[in-house]
Amino acid sequence: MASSHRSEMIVRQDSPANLEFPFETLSDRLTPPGQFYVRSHFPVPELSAADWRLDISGLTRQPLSLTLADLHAMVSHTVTVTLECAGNNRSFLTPKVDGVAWDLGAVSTAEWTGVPLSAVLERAGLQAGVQEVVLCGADRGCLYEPVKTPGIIAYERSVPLQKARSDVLLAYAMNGQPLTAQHGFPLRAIVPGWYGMASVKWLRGIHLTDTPFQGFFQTLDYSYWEQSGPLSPQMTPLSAMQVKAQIARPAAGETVAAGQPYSVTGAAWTGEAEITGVEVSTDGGLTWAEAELTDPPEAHVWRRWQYLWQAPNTPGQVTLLARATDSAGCTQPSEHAPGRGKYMITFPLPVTVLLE
Ligand SMILES: Nc1nc2c(c(=O)[nH]1)N[C@H]1C(S)=C(S)[C@@H](COP(=O)(O)O)O[C@H]1N2
Ligand SMILES: [Mo]
Repeated sequence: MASSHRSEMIVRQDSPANLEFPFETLSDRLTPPGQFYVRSHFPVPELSAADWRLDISGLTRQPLSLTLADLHAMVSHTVTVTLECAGNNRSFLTPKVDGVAWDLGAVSTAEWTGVPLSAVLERAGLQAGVQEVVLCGADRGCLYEPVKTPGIIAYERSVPLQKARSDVLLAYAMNGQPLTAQHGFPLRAIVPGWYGMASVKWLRGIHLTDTPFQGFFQTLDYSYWEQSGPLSPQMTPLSAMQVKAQIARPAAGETVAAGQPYSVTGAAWTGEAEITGVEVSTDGGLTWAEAELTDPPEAHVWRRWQYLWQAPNTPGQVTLLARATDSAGCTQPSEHAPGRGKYMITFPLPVTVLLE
């Protein structure tokens, strides 16, 4: 990533680079090149396109090893997908929790080009009983917080076979350009509608198994306590994104002219459904008004929205909130459920501005 771009990003961590898109600059549907957020657990692995291989192993009919040229020779697909880190908005949690303190910008949208995972699975052939597809990254290392890894581990994460076959993309290009090093060169997974942790970067292997994958980033990290049924909550890997709206403008702390119209703008997204509505409150959540969705609905892509606010004449502080609803009838909870821990932070986020 060019340093001129990087300076426009909010640096949450230098090394490995964890960079946030300055969400208050949201204007285009696609996040500008070089401003797509970056979330990495280990240093970027050095991979050369010439030596790189994608190995498909486990319960295949035949083991397969593909070069980048092999993948380029297959039928390509291009999709627009919004990725959000499951820890986005973590800075809004009180008391403070472990992990990168993301504000609003661990979410971005790009156009991804590559080969459907289903086509690669078809080429390898599946043995009976495959349940999960493990996506293996080439990056590795040791982590100490919040829990210590069992020695050096790689970034690995699985998706159920059904999801793997439906719409997972093995992407080699982002917005028409080869993937940059930080976004997973030469190949990454894009798992539409799921939190970003499933979209494994720097892919080196695909492993087919008949048992649930129990790796570090599947169980100890990127999991939450799900309450379903009569038993106590169970630790469950994070998967689909939950419905959310965020306000881009005004930004928190902005001064807004009293008595003037102000165009409140933002974006809203969800997992496996479509955004059907966004409401805005300009009185701290007492009353809500319908915002206008300015993008057409498209699966797995955020919809920008706007709301024309007549700012009151009285100077002072005002708190704005936004909340979205999707076609599955889901909306945002008013509070953060404890079982979600440091992930899936989807209560409406307060944006307090000064009327002057
Ligand atoms: N190999 C590898 N893949 C990875 C990660 C990683 O650290 N290593 N981070 C994951 C997480 S948590 C997120 S949110 C997304 C971020 O993708 P981006 O950096 O392209 O925005 O990549 C995912 N894929
Ligand atoms: Mo993430």
